[in-house]
Amino acid sequence: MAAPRSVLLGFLMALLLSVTASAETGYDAWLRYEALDESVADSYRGTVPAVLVTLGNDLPVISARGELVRGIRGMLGRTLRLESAIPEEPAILLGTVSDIRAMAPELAPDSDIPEDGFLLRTVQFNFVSYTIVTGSNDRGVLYGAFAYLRKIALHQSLAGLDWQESPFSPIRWINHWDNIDGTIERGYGGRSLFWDDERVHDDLSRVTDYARFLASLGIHAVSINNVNANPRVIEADMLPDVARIAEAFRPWGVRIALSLDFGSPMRIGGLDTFDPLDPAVVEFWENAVDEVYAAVPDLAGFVLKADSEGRVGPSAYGRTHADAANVIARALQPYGGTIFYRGFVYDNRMDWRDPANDRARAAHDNFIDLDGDFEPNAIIQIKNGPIDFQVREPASPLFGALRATGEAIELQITQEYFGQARHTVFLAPMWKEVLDFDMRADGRATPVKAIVTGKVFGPRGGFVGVSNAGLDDNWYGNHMSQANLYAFGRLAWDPDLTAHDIADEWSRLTFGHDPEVVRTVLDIQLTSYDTFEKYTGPLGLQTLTDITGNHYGAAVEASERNGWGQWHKADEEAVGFDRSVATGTGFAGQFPSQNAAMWESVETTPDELVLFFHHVPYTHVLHSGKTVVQHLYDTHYEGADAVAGYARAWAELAGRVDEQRFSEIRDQLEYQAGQAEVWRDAVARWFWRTSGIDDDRGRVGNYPGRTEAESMNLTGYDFIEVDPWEGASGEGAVECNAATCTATLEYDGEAGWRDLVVRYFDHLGGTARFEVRVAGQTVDEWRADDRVPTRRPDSSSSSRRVISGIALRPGDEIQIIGFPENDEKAELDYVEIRETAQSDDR
Ligand code: GCW
Repeated sequence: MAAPRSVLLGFLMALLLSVTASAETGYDAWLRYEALDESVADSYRGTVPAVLVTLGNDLPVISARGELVRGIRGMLGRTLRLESAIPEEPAILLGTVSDIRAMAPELAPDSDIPEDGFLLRTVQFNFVSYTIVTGSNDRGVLYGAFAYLRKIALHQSLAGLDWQESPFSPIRWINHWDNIDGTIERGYGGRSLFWDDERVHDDLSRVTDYARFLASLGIHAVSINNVNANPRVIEADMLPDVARIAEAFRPWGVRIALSLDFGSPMRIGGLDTFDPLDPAVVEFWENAVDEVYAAVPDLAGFVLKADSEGRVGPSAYGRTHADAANVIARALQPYGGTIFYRGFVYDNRMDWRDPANDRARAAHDNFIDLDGDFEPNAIIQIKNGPIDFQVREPASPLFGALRATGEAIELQITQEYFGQARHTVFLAPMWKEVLDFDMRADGRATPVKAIVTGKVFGPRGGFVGVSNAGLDDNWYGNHMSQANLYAFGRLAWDPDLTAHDIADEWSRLTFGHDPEVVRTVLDIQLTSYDTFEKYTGPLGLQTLTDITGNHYGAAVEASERNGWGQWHKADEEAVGFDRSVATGTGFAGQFPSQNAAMWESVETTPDELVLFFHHVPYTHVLHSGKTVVQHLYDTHYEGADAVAGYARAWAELAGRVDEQRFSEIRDQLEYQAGQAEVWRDAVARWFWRTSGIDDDRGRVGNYPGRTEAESMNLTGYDFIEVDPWEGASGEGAVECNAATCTATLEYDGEAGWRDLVVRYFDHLGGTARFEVRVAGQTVDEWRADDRVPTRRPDSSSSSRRVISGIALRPGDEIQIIGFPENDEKAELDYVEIRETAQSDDR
């Protein structure tokens, strides 16, 4: 019998609702404005007025109005009434302090608010309660609106509001490393938001949405092209397009900046020189700046990478970095623009045989004598550490060494050396360590956060984050990676927030208030940095990755014997880089005396950086009481176990997080757990073979249940060596050089439920298929269609398929059948048989 129409319709509606309710792509990140539970919503209905009055009509204030309407609608299910006159009933008054003073002096705050700051205050007037959302300028008003909504989203009380905040850091910029062809250098969230094929996208609505996220954190400028800059960005035919990007950001109080190519006077200016002291070059830059400002009158300024990694710079003419920065800085002065000159200057063709050479020294060596030579609108942009965004480095000694020059700290939001957003690594704990690090400049308390914001030595400075968000639905390619942008913005605003506070806020805004969810997300995020350091490069060894290649997988020796200077100097006897003054490169001596003394000696260097500063035998005993080599083994196992724990903990949240984000994060953590095993085995085996010292717990080199592919019964499969060797278990791997190949092993254990772990390689260049048969029965099939940054079998492409709950019997044949495609030869590393966990009731 046919169901009555109404029933059917109702059913369809319910289906539709449940689908939309669960269809969260991550696009809305932390600005979801999810409907509050009825009881919580009720508690706000008395304090949130029905009317919103907006004073002034600057774009950011108009955006603030729209945001308040949107947020209150989403969370409380009510639409604010927009009025232009102040009513005799409770209302939100939104506008700058000066606009409020002009229109309703009795409601205006009596003291000023610092630049970009905001004030939220409940004021009684004529027996009516008004909520003032105001700021020193239009951006401050917008930041106030976001703060007001965040309070509601975090279930904080709005009663008797009197809350004022202003940013700790006067400069809060984002850099994008987007190329104008639409690719992004070190970007993991898809193609560029701005560029495609040397043009700007026609539809820039994604840019405006991105600007909204930035504004919600108080970020006020973004450079829109790679520091490895294409000079085309400032050519006349490009400028109208650039202006459109500026326009897309403008409603949210975000200004744009451009990265420059220092060779532009020659490359696009028709000159035969780019010598910064040549009058024609001076004129070139003046004209270029005039033209850019004609197109983008509120341009924030420029970023310049010169004399670094193949970029041309002032050294070509024997000029200084100050000469280079100043020629552009002076051209910017009439417009109030700023130039960020990157401190990331080093020689990438350094002789590794010379023990005096040390890349860590480079920034300090290059800039220290130039202090005071820079124009006031030139700021030296310094990476957090002296090398390059490694998993652990000390703070750069250049912070605070410059006294008469503006400094900014550059933090990398995009996870280049942190698993490239395929791994979850929450960077706030690491950033906090650098920001809170006390330089002891002049022997007094001088934390990096105070130095870089000009609070110690004066010159204006701030925070710059390399974001590289892209066109993927969730911006970064990993939902959890959004937390890094959130943390960067929150720390630039207030570096005294704890990593815990930030993660807690982010988690609630992003996934809601279910305590189980909050607890799990916090557990994962807050330990993830420590965990990543453990399974990659602990003790200050840095990320032991492919330094000259993809910066992703494990490759311990890749750092050595090349000019890039990321050496860890591990050999058969000892490991670590002697950077002491007495016997090493003297890098430790670049720090103010108290820190220099601490790092000078092995005894006083904390374990976490011991191998960054010292070359010690593997048997050296750490403060922890363990030997160096045992510490390396233990941390790698602890790190891999921790990620396996994340995957299990997340799986418990089924039904508590919307379906798409739940399953995408589940898959991401499962993948990361597999990768952490590869890292564990690669690094631990490398140090085991190199040092010849056994793991005192017997784990390294001993893998119960594992059968190497090369020792299985092979049909069509051939043995291959993997390069570097530690990327594969055993002696190497096998590849299929026929239409289909089979690797077979016979199970000789006891009968029972088992999981089969198949370790294979999934790289670019083809999509191989695999089939697994147990006793002739197909138990799994899959395609190796992942996109990892390598074209060959190695630690980056090493992948794991877990086939759980197989009823194995002694004598069963386990067959892995590979179907290669093009360059992907269905390469196999090993099969591991594990007992199926007890809790698994299949
Ligand atoms: O970390 C390195 C990256 C380069 C980058 C460079 C820099 C934009 O590997 O991709 O180039 O730093 O910061 O300039």
